[in-house]
Amino acid sequence: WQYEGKLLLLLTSAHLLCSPFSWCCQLVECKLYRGGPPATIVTIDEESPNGTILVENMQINGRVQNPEQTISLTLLRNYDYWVILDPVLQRLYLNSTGRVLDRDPPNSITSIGVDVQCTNEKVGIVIVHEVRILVRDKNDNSPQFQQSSYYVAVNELSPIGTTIFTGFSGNNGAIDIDDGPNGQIEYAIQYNPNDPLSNRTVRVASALSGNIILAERLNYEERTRYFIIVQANDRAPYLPNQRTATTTLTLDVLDGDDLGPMFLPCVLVSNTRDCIPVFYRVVIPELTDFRGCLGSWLNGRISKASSYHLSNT
Ligand SMILES: [Ca+2]
Ligand SMILES: [Ca+2]
Ligand SMILES: [Ca+2]
Ligand SMILES: [Ca+2]
Repeated sequence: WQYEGKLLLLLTSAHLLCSPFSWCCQLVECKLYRGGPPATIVTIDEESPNGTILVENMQINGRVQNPEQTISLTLLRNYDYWVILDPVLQRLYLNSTGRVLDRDPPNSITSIGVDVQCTNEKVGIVIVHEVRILVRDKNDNSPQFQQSSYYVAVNELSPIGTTIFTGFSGNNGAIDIDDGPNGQIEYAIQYNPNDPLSNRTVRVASALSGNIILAERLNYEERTRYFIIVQANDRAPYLPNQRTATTTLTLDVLDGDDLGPMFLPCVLVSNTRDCIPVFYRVVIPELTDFRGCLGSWLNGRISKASSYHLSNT
């Protein structure tokens, strides 16, 4: 390395001093005067505007203009013409006239590769400099639910903690086409102003799966339907950049056999399943004729007028 270092020093200092026609000058032309890796690697945001500078200066030794032109620069491997080269400034620009550099599907442009070919006009030697432009994802897409609404029916006897909904699994929930965290989905239950109790009735068991469990007991005799708003948000690292979508999960309560037989009509005690029976009163006159129908059933046990309450027992 000592040898190479000295040679480089010699060449570099030679370049500063030499005339374009000298031998030493012809050796350094077209080479990079910067250190670091041989390829030029830069990163830009997707959907950057047309004309965005990709590489400020290629840092290639030489001069492309007369007088004293020593090199010429051309762009190779420039598929789809995403890049424009300004040889004088050795600058690369994005060319996205009439289109968008979209990193997301269906275009999915994640990188652009071009070569800057430098021809040493004095000795005819050609050096190719590779340029790699990495396209960085922006969070420019919101999650999208695959259905406009979702539905589930749950028996009122299901205990708290029962998983009642797994309908977001297998790509049936929300999908976000961005890359990495920008495209990862988390689910949450939102407060529904039109159905204020709905968000208390259930909760999300796991934000990533969106599986929903029962948080409160259902009561068919009290309420048969809930409208639950489910939110999907992506996981963009910077919170204000996060994007969301919502859908409605309709929960129908199915009747379970949770009541004993009862006399009807009866009056339900508010917020319970208890039923106050309606009292029937029957007045039985003093019985003297034991040959009658009722009389034979009572079989002589009642001899005086009385009243009886009939209840569900
Ligand atoms: Ca995009
Ligand atoms: Ca997104
Ligand atoms: Ca994106
Ligand atoms: Ca019931």
